[in-house]
Amino acid sequence: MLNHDVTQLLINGQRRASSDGGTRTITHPADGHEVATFAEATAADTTAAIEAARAAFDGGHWGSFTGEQRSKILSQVADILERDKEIFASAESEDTAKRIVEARYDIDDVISVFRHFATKANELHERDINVGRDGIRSTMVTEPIGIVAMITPWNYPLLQASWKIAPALATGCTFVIKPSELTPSTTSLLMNSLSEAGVPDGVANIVFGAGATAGGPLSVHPDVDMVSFTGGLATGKRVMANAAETVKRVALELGGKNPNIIFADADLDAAIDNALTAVFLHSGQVCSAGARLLVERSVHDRVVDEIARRADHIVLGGAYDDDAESGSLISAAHRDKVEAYVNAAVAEGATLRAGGVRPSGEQFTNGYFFRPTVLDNCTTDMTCVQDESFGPVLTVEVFDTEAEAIALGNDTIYGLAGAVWTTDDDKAQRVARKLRHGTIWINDYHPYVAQAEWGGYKQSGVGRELGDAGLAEYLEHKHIWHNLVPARSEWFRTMEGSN
Ligand code: TXE
Repeated sequence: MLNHDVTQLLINGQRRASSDGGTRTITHPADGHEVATFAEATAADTTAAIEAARAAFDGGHWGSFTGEQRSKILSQVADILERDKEIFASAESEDTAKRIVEARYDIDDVISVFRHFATKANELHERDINVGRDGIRSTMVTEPIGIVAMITPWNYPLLQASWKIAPALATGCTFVIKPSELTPSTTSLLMNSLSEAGVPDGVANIVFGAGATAGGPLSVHPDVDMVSFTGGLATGKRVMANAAETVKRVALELGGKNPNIIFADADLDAAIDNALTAVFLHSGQVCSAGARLLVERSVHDRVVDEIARRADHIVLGGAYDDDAESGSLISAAHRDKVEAYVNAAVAEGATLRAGGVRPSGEQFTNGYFFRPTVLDNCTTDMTCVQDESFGPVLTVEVFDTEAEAIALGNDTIYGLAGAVWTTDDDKAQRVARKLRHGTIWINDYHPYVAQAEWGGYKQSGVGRELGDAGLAEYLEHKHIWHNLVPARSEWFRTMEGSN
């Protein structure tokens, strides 16, 4: 059970109730028990949080911290997360119904993100430029962009928050974060860790609640310099349009419809096993899920028969159920959406090879479970191939040539991630370079590191998280031209003595 203070808004270092006393109770997606009741921010609360972040940026002593000091704080946050790993993992699992083993992996990832950006805070140095003229000192200075509004989703709540918070603090920004109304616990716990590590009051602020009200001011308020959003495409477009009014910088991560391409010459045993993990990890609620299988015709039957057989054997269950291999979906609304997507796919002509139903059994009645589903005989024009289900649903298409595999893999409005399975290294590299997606795995699926940029081409988003580009999102670049020997420019004729 969370401490009461963690369920309150954090504005300028003070935990407080919502200004209208509103609350929202979070329930466990797998069994419906009450997790906690959080203060539900009004737009006025969020505006107050933005003003606190602005004041901390403009006048607070955060601006006087050196990169080395910020680096130490971020390392300290990582140490605190190591110490409190079990508290964070169990809170993450409670909110998301993620299996506890998966939640522990997530917290390990969060720790590595803070450690990575701790090193980066130390590397923000000025750069002298040789302009080729005597008496000129030319310097490029990097500065924090200012106040960052962060809006995060429910599938990897703390991880997605850390991808924004760690670089923002590394560069010296202040921020207001609004986690998903479904999964606020771990981001709120993190605020206490930041404070314990020495982040001054007002630098890190958190509000909870619905997107349109609690989140509304984040993309429109003139004091916000940048909005970093991870979530659905429709909401992302709205945030971007709102931000355009005051020309804010935007960073968007909006999901994908990611091709997983298996050539006939692949190690099929590994390819099949990883195809299951690619799509069914965390019940498919992963932006980079390999939800679109493209398989070379000659091995289609072998590959799809085995994937469907194994999908039927995946054991669903609760977070602490040792036998369970996968958990429930996040909400009733999301489960309904996934179910409707599968029904529409079958109506469109897809062949149901596995799943397509809610599991039977008393242990599932209060949760939002859905069986891992395989839809065969799909074609690129089908809605189920083009739209993101964000659930445990795999669509299967066949191809005959390398060129066709590439064309199909690129035939999507998204461009987040994809994979290629082949034992021909030259072909693997050729295909990887022609796919228009931000991450390509060859003979693997899912791994990522904080040192490498993450993000999407096309409608999967704008900008990058992680890596050097993920740090640069939070920076302004200023050129200081210093003429050490000032002189007249003499561009215009001057009439000496006249006005
Ligand atoms: O996301 P929303 P939802 C995809 C996935 C899913 C779909 C919808 O396909 O089915 O999006 O999911 C906040 N101003 N992804 O409805 O609405 C909201 O409160 C400011 C992909 O859950 O995008 C939450 O904090 N904020 C994705 C956040 O936006 C607003 C992960 C995301 O919610 C707002 C999750 C507004 N007007 C879903 N409206 C990924 N890229 O990994 C909502 N929000």
